[in-house]
Amino acid sequence: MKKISIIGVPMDLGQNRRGVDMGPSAIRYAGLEKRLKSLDLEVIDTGDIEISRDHGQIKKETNLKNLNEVIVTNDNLNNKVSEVISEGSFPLVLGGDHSIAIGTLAGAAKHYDNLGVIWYDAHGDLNTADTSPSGNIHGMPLAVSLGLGHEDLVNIGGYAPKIKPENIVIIGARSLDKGERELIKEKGIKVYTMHEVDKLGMSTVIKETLDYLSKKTEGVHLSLDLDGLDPEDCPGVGTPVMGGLSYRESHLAMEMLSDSGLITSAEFVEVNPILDEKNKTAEAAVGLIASLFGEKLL
Ligand code: B3U
Ligand code: MN
Ligand code: MN
Repeated sequence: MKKISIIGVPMDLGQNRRGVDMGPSAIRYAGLEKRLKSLDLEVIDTGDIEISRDHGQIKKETNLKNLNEVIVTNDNLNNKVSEVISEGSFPLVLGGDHSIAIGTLAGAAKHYDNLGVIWYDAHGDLNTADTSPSGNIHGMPLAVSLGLGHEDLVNIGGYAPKIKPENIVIIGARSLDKGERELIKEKGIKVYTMHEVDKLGMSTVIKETLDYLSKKTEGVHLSLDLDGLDPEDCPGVGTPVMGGLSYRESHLAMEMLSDSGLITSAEFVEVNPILDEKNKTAEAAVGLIASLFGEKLL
């Protein structure tokens, strides 16, 4: 029986709007464990990892906000994710802001020769301290995992880089900063912006994504930022961007990923219950997670 380990990361320090630290609670409250258990899976909720509140040695040479806390928290997460994979379980990480992908990928990537990554997001999260308009680390985790950015972030887990540019697919992008666009071109990263999703349809996008990744990767991590979805469906996120992916097409994406059997770890991030409407975004997350693990309509 497939074993899943839920790991909560109640951290909101990678961005400005408080409340996303309550994301794991909101997703649990929306019935995650019960829904997964009904799918004949062995589900263990490992609880929450420890979040650093250590403002002690602020690194003054940088504009990165809460850098120490983000480093320590991601280091804890790296250890937990790696431990779960070593035990033969599937790590399902609940955020928290998207800076936690640094720790998830650090913990996962060392278990594979080539880890693929599907980055489902309105944003590229490819900024570095030099290109970031905000200093928010949640806009940087994909760059960090490529080995670009502050060295203490890049070296979390004791190795770098975690992933290769040719093993990444970004889906749903519609808000990319200038430096991110340049990096995408320079590294040849595959991106399905909303333009391509509209033109091709989600079914083709996922089919092409799986073709592209399956040939050259051993495992695939899904990093799903709920702001990839349209704010109509998922209002409870810190940086909503109009014109996003619908709940329906996201569902289709999760079902196709489930059928592929290629996904080896996943995280669902940026649920902010303070900004949500009656836990709608957390419920959407639970629906998507259930589909990712094989829930069928009929
Ligand atoms: N690209 C901008 C905005 C942003 C990134 N990720 C989110 N927002 N959620 C930045 O601050 O790096
Ligand atoms: Mn993101
Ligand atoms: Mn985003």
